[in-house]
Amino acid sequence: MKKYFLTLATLLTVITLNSCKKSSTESNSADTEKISVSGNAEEIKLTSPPFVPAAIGDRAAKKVIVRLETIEKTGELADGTQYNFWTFGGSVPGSFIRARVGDEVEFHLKNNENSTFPHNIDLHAVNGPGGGAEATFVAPGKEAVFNFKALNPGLYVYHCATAPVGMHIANGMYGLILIEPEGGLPKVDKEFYIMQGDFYTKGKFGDKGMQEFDMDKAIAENPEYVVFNGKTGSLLGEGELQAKVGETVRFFVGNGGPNLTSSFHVIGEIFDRVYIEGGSTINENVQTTVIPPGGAAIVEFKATVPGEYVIVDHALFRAFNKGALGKIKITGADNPKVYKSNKQ
Ligand SMILES: [Cu+2]
Repeated sequence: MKKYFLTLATLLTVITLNSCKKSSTESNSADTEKISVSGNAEEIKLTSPPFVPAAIGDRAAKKVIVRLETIEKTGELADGTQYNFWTFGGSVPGSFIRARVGDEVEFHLKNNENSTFPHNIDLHAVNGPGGGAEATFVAPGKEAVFNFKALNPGLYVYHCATAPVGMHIANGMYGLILIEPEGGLPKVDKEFYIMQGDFYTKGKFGDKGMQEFDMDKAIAENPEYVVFNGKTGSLLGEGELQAKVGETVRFFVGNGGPNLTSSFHVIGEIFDRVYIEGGSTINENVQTTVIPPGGAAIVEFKATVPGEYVIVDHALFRAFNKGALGKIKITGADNPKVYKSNKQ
């Protein structure tokens, strides 16, 4: 008798859930119609780091389509050191997404057919359960679609939220989505995309060959590598960022973590403006800005004196011993009124 009631209860639950599911899908599509903005849906272009898509400017809000694919691939964590990265769009950090407040986003998450694991995406720019994670959990070879309206301007982290979440993030599954405010961000001359992440390998920093993920080091929050844009030296040599004297430079900086908080700093520069935590408050004249895992900041400075400027996590053993070091080269005429070396 008891068993009968249990079975009946289960049956009723299933029926209720199914009808809920149906009605929520219906009401979703109704909401989508209601929040639809004018014009045809346009697929927006995404970029790999250190580049960002063109500024939105003052265009009206509209319906946009984003297509992102999760790809598991072997790449270099340092010269001669390989790692099996899990990525959004084939790069670490993942493709940069740029939209504006009021945009209605039709988001397609595809999981590459060669993937070993299911993945999903939690976009911090989303108002909704799991930031889209529940709606996008997707097996290899499949695609999931969900819709959201960008309600809050700011620079937001997105990341995989599939269990074990820490491990998916530690393997490189994070990136940035910028939601520009009404009228766009102020114009600047150069924009770049930089994202910090900590990596946990069985071998020590600098060990050559294929490196396995080390769960014990990850739990202990003791990374072998702390890097910008997925690789030691990604912003050095050919990857060095470039700007000219007189230009205003904007960095969209994120921290994927999964564990370490970044003390983001450019040696020899002062940030004229920092959009604190990627939000709407602007701080001025900042030396070092704190960026937590799952957080971001927009920093801006004017290039005034030529030279090579070193980009670091100012927890400096990470910069000089674990990889969190890049450069921006400023070229142009000397500016002795601002800086002059008297060294012979
Ligand atoms: Cu994942």
